[in-house]
Amino acid sequence: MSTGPFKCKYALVCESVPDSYASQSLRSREPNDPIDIDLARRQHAEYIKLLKDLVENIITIPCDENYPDCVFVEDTAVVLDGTALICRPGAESRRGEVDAVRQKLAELKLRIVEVEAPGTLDGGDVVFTGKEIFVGISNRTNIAGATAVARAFPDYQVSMIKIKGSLHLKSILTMVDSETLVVVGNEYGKKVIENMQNNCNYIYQKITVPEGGASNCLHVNDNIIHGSPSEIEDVEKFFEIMNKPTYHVENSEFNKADGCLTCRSVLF
Ligand code: CIR
Repeated sequence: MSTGPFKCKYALVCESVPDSYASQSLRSREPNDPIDIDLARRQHAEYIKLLKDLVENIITIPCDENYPDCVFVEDTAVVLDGTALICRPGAESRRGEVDAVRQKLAELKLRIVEVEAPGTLDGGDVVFTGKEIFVGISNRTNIAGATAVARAFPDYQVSMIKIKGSLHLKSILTMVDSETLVVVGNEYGKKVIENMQNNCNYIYQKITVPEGGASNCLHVNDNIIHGSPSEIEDVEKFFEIMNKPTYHVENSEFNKADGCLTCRSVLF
């Protein structure tokens, strides 16, 4: 099977958001804006509802109070071409999240491989373009983690990109089809693009967006899910050129804990 992120049969999500998310999730900014847990749950339910319309099978993992960040499943696994690479998240408090995900993916008879210590890998640092893979070397993902990606997916060239100024590579850049990437237009985005151009085998079209979350989109079976116009000014206009059905979902309560749109699902 060769699905990649663009043609997916499955979306793995966490069934809901634990109470502990509001008080114990990891947050890089001073938490002076409290998380509204009911709103977070409504936003996540809307997200799942939209994925249900676009993807054949939704797989849910249980919501676990012991893991306040468990809604951010993207960081727990990278699934491609029948192989599931189980991550070893950079944040220790998140390491145990992978168990529930591994179990679900094993039930689907995927080939399971693991990131071994001292490697650390957050799935949010892995961008598959359809042709090659980029791995962000970040505060969460180290070189051993990126090397595990290269071993797990030997059919693709894997390039490492040092990132700064954002939690993950995917907070800076995502793909909206196999030819086109969307990147934030600040100094960190420019550095990433420069680095990619030095490493990549292909030339990608580029949509540059202002800071504020628009660079993190989901490309789901030829549909684009981007941030909400209520949170990102004029967000729709950036994607008009793509000529694809577009949808938006609210993300305010996840943004408060550095969560982007992609981080609440694993698509494969
Ligand atoms: C964390 O710091 O790990 C979570 N609060 C946010 C993770 C977001 N993950 C992602 O964008 N892939």
